[in-house]
Amino acid sequence: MSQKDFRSLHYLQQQDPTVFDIWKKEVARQKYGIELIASENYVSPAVLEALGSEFTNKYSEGLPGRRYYGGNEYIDEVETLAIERAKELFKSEHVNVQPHSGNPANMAAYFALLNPGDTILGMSLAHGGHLSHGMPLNFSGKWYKVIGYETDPQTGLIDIDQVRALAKEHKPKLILAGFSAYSRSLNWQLFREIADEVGAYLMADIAHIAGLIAGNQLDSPIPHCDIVTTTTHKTLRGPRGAIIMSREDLGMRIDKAVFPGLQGGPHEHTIAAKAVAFQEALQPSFSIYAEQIIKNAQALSTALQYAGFNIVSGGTDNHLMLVDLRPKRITGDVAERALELAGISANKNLIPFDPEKPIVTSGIRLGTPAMTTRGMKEEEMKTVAAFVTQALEHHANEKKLQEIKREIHHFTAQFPMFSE
Ligand code: DSN
Repeated sequence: MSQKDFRSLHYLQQQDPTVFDIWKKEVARQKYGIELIASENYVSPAVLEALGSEFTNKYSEGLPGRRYYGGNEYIDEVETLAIERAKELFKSEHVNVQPHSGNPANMAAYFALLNPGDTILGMSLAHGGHLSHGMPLNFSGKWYKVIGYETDPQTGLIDIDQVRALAKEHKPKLILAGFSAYSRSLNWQLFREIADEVGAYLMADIAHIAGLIAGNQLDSPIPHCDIVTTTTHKTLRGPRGAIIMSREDLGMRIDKAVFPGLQGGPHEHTIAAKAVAFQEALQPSFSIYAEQIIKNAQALSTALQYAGFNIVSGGTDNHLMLVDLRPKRITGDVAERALELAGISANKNLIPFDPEKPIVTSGIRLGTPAMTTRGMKEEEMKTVAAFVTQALEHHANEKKLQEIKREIHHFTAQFPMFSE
């Protein structure tokens, strides 16, 4: 690694070489590895600079124009800018840009609409849902009665008839559409119809696909939903954080749920970085990026199928795929470790009806947002699939995995990180 591999963090290097050296190792890991974690990405230099700015010094409980501390003139300006840009990007009537991350965003949405003990109908975690959609150990599973809908064992697609039947049986106050490990498009209109049939609120969690919606590649749930939450750091390629979008008439309830409901001072450096990322996503080039993410995911999925892997539901409409490893007689935990040793980041993941425990799993989840940011296209996805295949074939051979890692180092060196 040479000096040109790193941004200048002059003061950090001088004052705290220990942290600086750890940072260098992490940058090298990101630069010379293949990043296939579906929820990760590389932010732009402008987003990084906003994150590292003096906005972090300020307390600003409240909302623009209504704060509990003085000195918020410019904080108000930057937060209002983030709100206006998010509204324009997603065509939402109301946006709160303060949630620190996805879990708190969903918690605030539930606080705004539900009482403890109310019923939520959401996608089962074991079928691709999310912790905050009702996992028993998460606040959502502890405070609410959660009913999980599943995928069809034959098709791997959400069983919408089951969603309707469960909605009629349990009369949820909230129906939740959204996922963290599902590779197909959702029919928001159908979810709306079911919600209307049982008098439920409809909420979408678009954390994974927000960038694909912002880039006009997938349908937006905004016209159909009461509330839509998203993180800002996945396909949307912004800083680690979240936002909540809603109809205007629910706005005040959302705002109060975020503060004073469950958060204190907003992270205004992150909000500034969200504003920067929204502006980036409003550019025509972002649609091209979003389109390429999907093309790459489809190319990777096809190449893995040629190599004998089973992709749940047979392919992907978005940025991710779930690989069922059972035909290869390897579990998700072993696969994740082998890939890591070879310089490929991915995560083990339950597949629908998984016979293994969540700490083992029969699958891995792969996604293309990060490698697409680095400029890779369909042709490179064939190479990536070959690396994944080799690493999994040689999962017990550390020497071979080290060789693959060296090859990956040369391969990834051709694709600069966004921040260079
Ligand atoms: N941890 C995120 C993911 O990887 O999908 C969701 O919160």
